[in-house]
Amino acid sequence: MTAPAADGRLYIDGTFRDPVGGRTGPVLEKATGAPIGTYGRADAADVDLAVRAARAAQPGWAALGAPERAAYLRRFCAYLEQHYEDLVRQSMRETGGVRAKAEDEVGASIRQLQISAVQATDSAGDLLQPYKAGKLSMSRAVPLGVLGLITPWNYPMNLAMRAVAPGLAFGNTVVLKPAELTPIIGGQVLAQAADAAGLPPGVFNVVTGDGPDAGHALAEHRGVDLLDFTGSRAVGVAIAASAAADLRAVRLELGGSNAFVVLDDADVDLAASAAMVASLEFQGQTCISASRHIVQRAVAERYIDAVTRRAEALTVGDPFAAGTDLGPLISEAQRDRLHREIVEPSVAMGATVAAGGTYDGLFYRPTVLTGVTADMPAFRDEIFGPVIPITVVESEEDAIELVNGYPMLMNSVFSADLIRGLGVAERLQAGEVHVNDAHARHGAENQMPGFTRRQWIGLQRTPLTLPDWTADPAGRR
Ligand code: TXE
Repeated sequence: MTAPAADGRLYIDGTFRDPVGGRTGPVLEKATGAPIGTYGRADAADVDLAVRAARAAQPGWAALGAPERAAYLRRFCAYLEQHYEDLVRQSMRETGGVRAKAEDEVGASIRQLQISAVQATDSAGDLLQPYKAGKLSMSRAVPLGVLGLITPWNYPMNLAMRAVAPGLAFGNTVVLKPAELTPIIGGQVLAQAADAAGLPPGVFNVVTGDGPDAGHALAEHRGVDLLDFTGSRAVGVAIAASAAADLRAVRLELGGSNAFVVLDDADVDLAASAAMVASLEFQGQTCISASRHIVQRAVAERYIDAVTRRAEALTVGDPFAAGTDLGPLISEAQRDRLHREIVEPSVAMGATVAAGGTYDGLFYRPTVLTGVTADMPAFRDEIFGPVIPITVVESEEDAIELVNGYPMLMNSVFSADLIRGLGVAERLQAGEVHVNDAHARHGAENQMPGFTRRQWIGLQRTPLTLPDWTADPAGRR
């Protein structure tokens, strides 16, 4: 790729420029620790410039016809397609994911742009049933204005694109603050793509930087119409509290403790294989990763054995090496949180390590914990690492009761009886439940038109009857 991608410059108002304060930081390859670039450390002054540029550009961008906006998105997409192989490798280096994960990430970003380009021209509004005689009602999609995006490091490119693409498609402008651990694949290359696509200045801005500086400044900026945050619960709660104080709009996607339920009639081998994907794909660092496995006693021994054998056979290493199943964790902080705050305390409380439980640098062995009970961190907290905590229950009813009551995004249920699986799924309190499937394999693209508000328009066709006092005094009796 050409120069700007890794040189520490921000992208504001159509220009690559150094941060006002001149501060930069290194970008590291996760498997080797080698420096692979620089990111600019934006502060409040840079964020303010970016938001102002986005505000200034928004009316003109919204005034363009949808087909013109869609054409820009297709050019943005063409850049990603042209540089596909470079981007996949960049993602592998920066996130530590294996090739399949990086291909998912870049592929989903490309599909997202394609979908949003079509939706831009597709969902302009509706003609509605009249609610009053003689009236014609319609709605049209109106952009929200300036979107502020704060994104995480696990799927940096497509978690940005799922908001950037529909946001731009519907006439919003964007300020993106990618995670400091993955600023190139999550931000700088997108700036390059936008620049190559010729997006008008200010329509798409990238302010790389650290959470407490650039992130905080964007989250607090009054010029942002919707702040979209994906990340930790702690930061999400702080952003929501501050936004609530002056009624700013925020959209949050945080973590949860997703459950993987294995009922006593389940195909144990299928469930154990699915468990590898659900809990270990990308080292378990996905918001929809299965975080606790709840298994009925009748199949528990076979399930633990099947999961343990699979986990022990996995190869952990450099994502670029042939045969690697799991790469490194994203950072020492994440490794320490996993080991010291989840695995060690759970073992101290009585859990047993059936596989793994050790690490070398950022390379954490796939770990199976058995005898996990509801009071342990391995059950309660979001794992966000390659650990499978297993809790045994007697009945289906016990399983349902134990799953519910925690924040969750997505659950799985395994049963040979689909009707039974469906019945359990209906009773689990998660936004999404899969029966006999690992976790979402439906594609990560955002197919919701999103990022608009509805504007209602009423056209009165028949004469309007109004009270007398509203009439012209000259005409009153
Ligand atoms: O997240 P942070 P971290 C969960 C997961 C993980 C934990 C910690 O459980 O173990 O979060 O990850 C920006 N104001 N998820 O520490 O810090 C930051 O720069 C404004 C789940 O990496 O929340 C980055 O861009 N912004 C999640 C983004 O927030 C701030 C994916 C996320 O970083 C900020 C990632 C502040 N004060 C972690 N502080 C998912 N749902 O997939 C940080 N940021």
